[in-house]
Amino acid sequence: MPANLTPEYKQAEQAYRLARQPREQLECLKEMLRVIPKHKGTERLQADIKSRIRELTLESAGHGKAAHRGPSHAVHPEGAAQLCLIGPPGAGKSSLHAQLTGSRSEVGPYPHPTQLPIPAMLPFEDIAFQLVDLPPVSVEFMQPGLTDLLRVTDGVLLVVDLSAPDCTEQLVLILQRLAEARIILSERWPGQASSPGASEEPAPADPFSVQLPTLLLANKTDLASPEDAAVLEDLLGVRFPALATSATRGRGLAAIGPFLFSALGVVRVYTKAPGKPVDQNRPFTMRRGDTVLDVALRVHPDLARTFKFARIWGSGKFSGQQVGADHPVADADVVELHA
Ligand SMILES: Nc1nc2c(ncn2[C@@H]2O[C@H](COP(=O)(O)OP(=O)(O)OP(=O)(O)O)[C@@H](O)[C@H]2O)c(=O)[nH]1
Ligand SMILES: [Mg+2]
Repeated sequence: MPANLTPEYKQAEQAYRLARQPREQLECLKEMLRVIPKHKGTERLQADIKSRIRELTLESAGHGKAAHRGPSHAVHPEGAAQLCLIGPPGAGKSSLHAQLTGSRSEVGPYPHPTQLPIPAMLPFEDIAFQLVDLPPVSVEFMQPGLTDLLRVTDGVLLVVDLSAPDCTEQLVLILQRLAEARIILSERWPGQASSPGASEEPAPADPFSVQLPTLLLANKTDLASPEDAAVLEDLLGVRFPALATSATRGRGLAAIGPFLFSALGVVRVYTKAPGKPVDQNRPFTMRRGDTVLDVALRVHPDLARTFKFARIWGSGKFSGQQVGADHPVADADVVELHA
């Protein structure tokens, strides 16, 4: 039976998708429940909303899932974006993490799997991405706390061992496992134009599922034989953008930072106070499509409230051009905010 959701409901659902804090999410869920059309076609969705409300209420009261999950999996995001390394046991996640970030993430011959998320920074030019090394995901087991972390992350580096004969099957099983937890790994990255002829992305029907942009890392290419090249082709056909890597030889690693920068649509904005020199050291990392007002909001909420105009060097028509709140920023712009 069709759900026939009303614009009012869709608006409430959109607010929920944007909410990041549990309290805010809870308010949004209650609103969704209040306005959802009550008929047979929405019964499943009503039940989902109620159970999410129950979960959040229990969690905010200090018990619920989080309490019997042992150590928290929450990782405070830092840098231009947070990316999680996901893959089967022994694929080389920790080795790649150590090579890319200089972390001492425990690398061990199987069976010494990573136990807890380990964040560290991957530098790229004058910014950095946060890479989170994670425990493995396998057919037998995925730590339940992982899904909470994945729900709020910006993207995934999906690592597979190209030399493993069953690497394609492993990949399929991991995707299934995550989909059961309503985490959908997607080939779409926010900064990339969709391929020509591709239809507009339909809004996911399930408000409790998340879509994470995913880069496939086909690792251990140093062990792979020529026949494995065919497997790589196969993997590439899995639809994700992909890079061939070797953590031990360092192969393919230099391409990861540039890929993330471009695929996430990162835009660096350098701010200056009126009459002062530009702060060249610490760009604000925005996203393509963000405006001067978004920059003001990032610098300080008060500045966004009292914002009058900005001067901009870079994407403006001429240097120091005066622009309004909705002027979109471009990479390497210098922005002087006036309030
Ligand atoms: N030859 C080769 N060996 C690699 C490569 N990457 C990782 N390894 C080896 O594979 C084994 C497992 O590597 P880890 O980095 O611990 O793998 P992991 O994905 O973090 O493993 P879990 O934490 O158990 O999921 C180690 O012996 C690594 O030295 C690679 O590119 N080439
Ligand atoms: Mg590991």
